[in-house]
Amino acid sequence: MTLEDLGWSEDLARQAPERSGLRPARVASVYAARVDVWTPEGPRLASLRSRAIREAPIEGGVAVGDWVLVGRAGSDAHEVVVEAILPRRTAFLRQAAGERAEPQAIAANIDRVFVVTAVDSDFNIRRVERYLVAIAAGGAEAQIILTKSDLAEDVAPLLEQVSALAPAFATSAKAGHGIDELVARIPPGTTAAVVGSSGVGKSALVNRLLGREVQLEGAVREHDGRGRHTTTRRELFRLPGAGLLIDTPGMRELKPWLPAGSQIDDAFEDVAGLAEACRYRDCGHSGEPGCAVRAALDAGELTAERFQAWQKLAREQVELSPRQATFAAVESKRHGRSMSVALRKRLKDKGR
Ligand SMILES: Nc1nc2c(ncn2[C@@H]2O[C@H](COP(=O)(O)OP(=O)(O)OP(=O)(O)O)[C@@H](O)[C@H]2O)c(=O)[nH]1
Ligand SMILES: [Zn+2]
Repeated sequence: MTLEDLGWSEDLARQAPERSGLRPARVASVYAARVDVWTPEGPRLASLRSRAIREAPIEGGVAVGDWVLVGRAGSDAHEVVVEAILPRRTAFLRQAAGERAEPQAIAANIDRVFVVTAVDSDFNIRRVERYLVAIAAGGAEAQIILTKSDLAEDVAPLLEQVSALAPAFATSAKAGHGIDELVARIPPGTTAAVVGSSGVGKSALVNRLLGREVQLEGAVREHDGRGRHTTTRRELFRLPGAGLLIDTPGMRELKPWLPAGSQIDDAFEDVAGLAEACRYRDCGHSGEPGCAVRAALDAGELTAERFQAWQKLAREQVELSPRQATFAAVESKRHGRSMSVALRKRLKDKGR
């Protein structure tokens, strides 16, 4: 396996700091205090240098798909240390569980993210929209997979509905439908991820792609120093003759995290475009004269559900923003401190 097989590119090579003795590797699984990485020499278990975490130019912690620079750890060739984490091209971020407004990175450096949703009673277009917001914010391209097509008499109506949001296609892991189409959408050298609620059939699809019956549960057990054991399933797969695929754990309720500079409107171009045509810049779309959004609603060109989904997501972001600002302040302080430590060290080294 070459670095290119793992998704390495000239762009990444240019961005990687020149540090002698360090080699690029890609994160395949994340545990409490360690990560599995892939290197051209094979998989390695890696510990994380705390300085690498402190100075990481990333949001939401190390994630599957991240590129890192590793060095040898002592005499054991199979143990490595992550010395630096490289900047990301793209990411899929959500709000971490809990009260604090914090991002959690689910996947990194992905070219394309597939929102997976089943055609059974679980189907919910509003949920798909939330995933699309997170994908657009993170800079990857979005597509939609309708799974379990064997359960529907006719997938065409649902397919038409989701196709309005992003390129979409139907699959059945059970019947083996749409699998070749999925592979064709993950060309060699690219990385894709599947995201969606628990039980929509992500793992079944991955198994199909790998041509096997059951996904092997991750066999790695790790001791994080506090007597707690964590078992994680493998999440990064290389598809024969195609690119790489990241399987993500099923999410209960997705709250997208928008990095600075991105906005919900990136995934709601239809509504945002209408809002721009309103007479008043600060139109509340609640009866103001010259409201293009109302006009579209009245004309049936925009559904009330989609309009409300846009409002709800926008409201969530407004509620989040003060807490997000607090988080940003803490972060910049943290970076400022680690930078001054680095600076002090440089000055000290110079003075020697
Ligand atoms: N009828 C039918 N059932 C399927 C299909 N794909 C998956 N299932 C079933 O749906 C259930 C969930 O499938 P998984 O692949 O484990 O779902 P997942 O999205 O990986 O779920 P998490 O691991 O919780 O994220 C299982 O009982 C599967 O047998 C399909 O194409 N057709
Ligand atoms: Zn308006």
